[in-house]
Amino acid sequence: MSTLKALLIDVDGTIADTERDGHRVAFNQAFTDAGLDWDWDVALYGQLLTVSGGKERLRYFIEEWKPDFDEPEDLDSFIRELHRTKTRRYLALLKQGAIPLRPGVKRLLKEARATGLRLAIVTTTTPANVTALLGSTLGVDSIGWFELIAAGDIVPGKKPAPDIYHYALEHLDIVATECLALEDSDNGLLSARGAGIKTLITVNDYTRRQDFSGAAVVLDQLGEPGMGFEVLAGEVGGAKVVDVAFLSRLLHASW
Ligand code: XBP
Ligand code: MG
Repeated sequence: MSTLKALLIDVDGTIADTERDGHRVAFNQAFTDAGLDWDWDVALYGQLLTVSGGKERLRYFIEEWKPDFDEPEDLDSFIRELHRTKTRRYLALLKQGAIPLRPGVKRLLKEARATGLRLAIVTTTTPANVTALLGSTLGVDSIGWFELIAAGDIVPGKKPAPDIYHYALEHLDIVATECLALEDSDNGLLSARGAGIKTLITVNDYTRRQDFSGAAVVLDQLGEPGMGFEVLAGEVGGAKVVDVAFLSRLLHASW
């Protein structure tokens, strides 16, 4: 039986609720900067989140929601430029300290480090967004806590494609049965499961009603002492918070 060697952790929605008050706001600011009258409200953004990746989401919006938009000749560069502005805006929001970590994240990361569990980030977002979020919430040294930051365009297919998880397994030189994935969304779950990795889900307001069939367990949060998680699906064997002991049991659990 393999022991738990590594935790592969998603960023957006999992370690922090970045989508509604971070990425969405930054997209809208980029639209204003570009003189566009587009406005992604909270509900619309929930629908657009079916597509992972900011540039891919912009393209989907233009193609599916703006049939009358007078497309520039070079749509690829238009999207790239708009997305560059969006990233600048997002980084500025993080600098203001706008987005805190979700409950239990700091506790679990610290315990993982103390117990020698290897850590990797596995996300579709732009690499600079990850380092800025880690820096603004846990301090710049925390970037070094992660052996690998697998992010953005380093693989051809974004989640739900398994590419980014395959990439992480390869670069960590481990097999799927030696690690767990922490995710918040159906796309993240499909991606991790596609690479054969057992996955723990903590939902958020955008993902609560998604289909999490195939997840090891679905929780509302990682939990803190005195504020245990709520179990939405699966078995937890009496645990109240997600800690390293719980994750080690989850890797082999049949409950
Ligand atoms: C995150 C995403 C990203 C962010 C925006 O998905 O889909 O696109 O919304 O980031 P996941 P960028 O949590 O499944 O990795 O604009 O930098 O792409
Ligand atoms: Mg996510």
